[in-house]
Amino acid sequence: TMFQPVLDAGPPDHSARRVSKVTVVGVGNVGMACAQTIITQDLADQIALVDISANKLRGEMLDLQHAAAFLPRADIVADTDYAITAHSDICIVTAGARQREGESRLALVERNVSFFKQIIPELVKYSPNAILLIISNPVDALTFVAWKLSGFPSNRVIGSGTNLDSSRFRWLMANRLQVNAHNVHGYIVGEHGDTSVPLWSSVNVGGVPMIQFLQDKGILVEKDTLEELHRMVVDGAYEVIKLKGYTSWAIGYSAASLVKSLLRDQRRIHPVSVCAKGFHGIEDEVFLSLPAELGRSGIIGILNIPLTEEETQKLQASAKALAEIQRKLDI
Ligand code: 6V0
Repeated sequence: TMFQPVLDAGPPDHSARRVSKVTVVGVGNVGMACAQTIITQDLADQIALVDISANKLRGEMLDLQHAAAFLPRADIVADTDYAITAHSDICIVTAGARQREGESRLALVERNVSFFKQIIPELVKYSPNAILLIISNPVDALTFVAWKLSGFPSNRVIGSGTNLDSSRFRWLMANRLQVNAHNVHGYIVGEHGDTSVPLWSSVNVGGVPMIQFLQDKGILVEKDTLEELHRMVVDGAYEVIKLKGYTSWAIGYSAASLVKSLLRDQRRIHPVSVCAKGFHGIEDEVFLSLPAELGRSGIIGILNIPLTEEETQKLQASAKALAEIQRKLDI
């Protein structure tokens, strides 16, 4: 053999080290953007890819493996059989139909629920202690579905939610102010998409509360301008889908950022889809995005962010719309 063990060490035990393992279900545009972002950022030792298309799976696996000389080392495995996902720390679900041009996320829901009935029990069977990270749309309803189907505690079932919307929002603001998006803090909460709620009252730039700052300077903050900015966030996904057919890079980076916070116990706060019952007067067991602290155990806690009366009302309306959809689901 090429290598010999030293003295009395015996053959190398490759299983000795605790490996971190991430499964990605669905190797379409989004699944592959997630997988490749996770690999380039060296976030997992093992990546398991699952899909219903065996050829596509093998093609994607080989294509990634061929980059081994340029990437951090990671075992990449792929199969239609969920046995390869065993002992995953995080299972990301991106499988399913995607929005067609002009189709609302909510119109997708029934189609994707039937896929989840096949996928979630398999993931649970092989990785009963995993954290589920749901990306398939409509993400809030499907995170609820995954929670119900898995029987997992709600701290281990997370939807990517408005983590992406909030990045779009921060980028738009940063672009206007010609500042780094990392220095623009602000959350979009509620439903991922159409009824999402921008929390203007807590937007700050480099720690300076923005609305207060503008008002103190006597600069009129037009409601229309704020609504226009939020509209651009909501329309952002539709615009990209119209232009290139799907969205992939931003959601891939959004997912990798969540994986990093979870696996590495980063305790960062992300707006993600969580069971919102009991927060901001929400009474339903509804999943929507709120700023949550993420660590190795999943959701550690929800940030008690102060909302204005108007923001609370909008969030509750978002919750009502989502609860209505959840009620109609056959699970
Ligand atoms: P895609 O490119 O069509 O890929 C979907 C993949 O899922 C395909 O490879 C299918 O073969 C596979 N698939 C279908 N059914 C199953 C099944 N039962 N089990 C395993 N695999 C299956 O779609 P794309 O990757 O563009 O989008 C995937 C999902 O992500 C869609 O629901 C999108 O709407 C959603 N997105 C969610 C975002 C978010 O922010 N939450 C952002 C972008 C897209």
